[in-house]
This record gives sequence, C-alpha cells and structure tokens, in this order.
Amino acid sequence: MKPAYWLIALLFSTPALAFHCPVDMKQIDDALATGPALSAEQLAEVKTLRAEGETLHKAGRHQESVDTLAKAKALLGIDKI
Ligand SMILES: [Cu+2]
Repeated sequence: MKPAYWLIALLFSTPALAFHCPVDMKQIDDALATGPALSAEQLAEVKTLRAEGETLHKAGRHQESVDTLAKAKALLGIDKI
C-alpha cells in the first residue's frame, strides 16, 4: 500500500478545480469584451451565469461553479478546456 498516490491525487485534484473557475471567468470576460454576437437575452443570461459562477467559486463550490460557467461558455461558443 503506497499512500503517496492518493495523497498526490488529493493535493492536485481540488486546487486544479479551484483554479479552473478563474480561468473560465477570464475567458467569459474576454469574450464579453470583444462584443459577442448574442441577443440581449443571451448576453443577460451569460452575465447572470458568470456572476453565479463567481459566487459559487467564492463559496468553495468549485464543481458547481465550473458547471455554471460552462453554460455561459457554451452560450458564448467557447470550447471547453
Ligand atoms: Cu472555484
């Protein structure tokens, strides 16, 4: 039994997800800054999802944040990374 493996997995899994949200938020902000070809309703939805994602991220709910931000990215046509 080598406990090092799960320890490494534990150390890297959560921070990776925690860092994912700001990357997603930046991609959304960058896309919004370029003036995407979306309707006013879609833009409002993207901004709502973006704000929701940030709130979830700050609450430590990174998976939910990533999922929420993914919806905003899908609306903007940004490919998932
Ligand atoms: Cu996060």
